[in-house]
Amino acid sequence: MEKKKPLQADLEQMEELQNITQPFMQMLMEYQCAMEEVATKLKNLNEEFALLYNRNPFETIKTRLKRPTSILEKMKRRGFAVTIDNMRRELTDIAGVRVICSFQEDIYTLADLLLEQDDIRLIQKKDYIKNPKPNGYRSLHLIVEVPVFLSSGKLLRKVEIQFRTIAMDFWASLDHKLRYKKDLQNGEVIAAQLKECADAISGIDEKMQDILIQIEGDDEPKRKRFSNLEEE
Ligand code: 0O2
Repeated sequence: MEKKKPLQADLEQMEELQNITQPFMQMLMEYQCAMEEVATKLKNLNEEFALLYNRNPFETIKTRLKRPTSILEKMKRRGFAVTIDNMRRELTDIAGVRVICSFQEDIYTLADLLLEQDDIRLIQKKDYIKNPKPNGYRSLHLIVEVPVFLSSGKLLRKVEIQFRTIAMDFWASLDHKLRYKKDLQNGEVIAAQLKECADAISGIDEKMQDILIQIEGDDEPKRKRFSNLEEE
């Protein structure tokens, strides 16, 4: 007997998706393409930046497609009927890209350069670095729409991009454990400790940025030139 791929086996177990398995897989494929498109654009900027400044603006880039169970859970939690149209319209995080930078300033440089590209449309921007969440969470979130070219023509699909520093990412992964841990007796104490760490991390990120400027000099004119390369 032919062995089923894990995603297909997963889908077939979910009653709500049984009638729309094929369109659902088509939808995931479209988001996968959109996500790869955004990741490629960011990787290209990373290559160019490395050539100009001899350092990489990001250390790591990760992509993830939301799991079918998480898609279903979110649709139900928000009270939407489980249809492909509703998923496309209501969910902005089916495709996710996470970019981990060493320095805060690189986050903004990369985000600006990406948004300057004429095939990228900004749908939403949440700056949790300038306006951290009460628990201390810091990251820059963008939701962008990007074209995907398939045999049927051009489609526009949304991708959520999270930019954060290495230190913010370290913090967020521990905080993530807390978010999903139920029945913790000392949850409030842990949350307060995490908040303290988030503030300390923010101070360290700023100090590291200052030190970099002292070492390399404030090369703002150079950066401006980088973002205006086409006009030069
Ligand atoms: P998971 O498990 O990481 O996927 P949305 O649900 O995205 O439509 P929301 O919550 O207003 O609406 O969006 P926001 O604030 O942009 O957050 C989206 C994602 O950012 C979350 O996805 C997390 O990945 C991350 N995030 C936001 N706040 C926190 C936080 O306080 N701590 C940590 N560790 N991550 C955070 P999910 O789907 O909620 O979670």
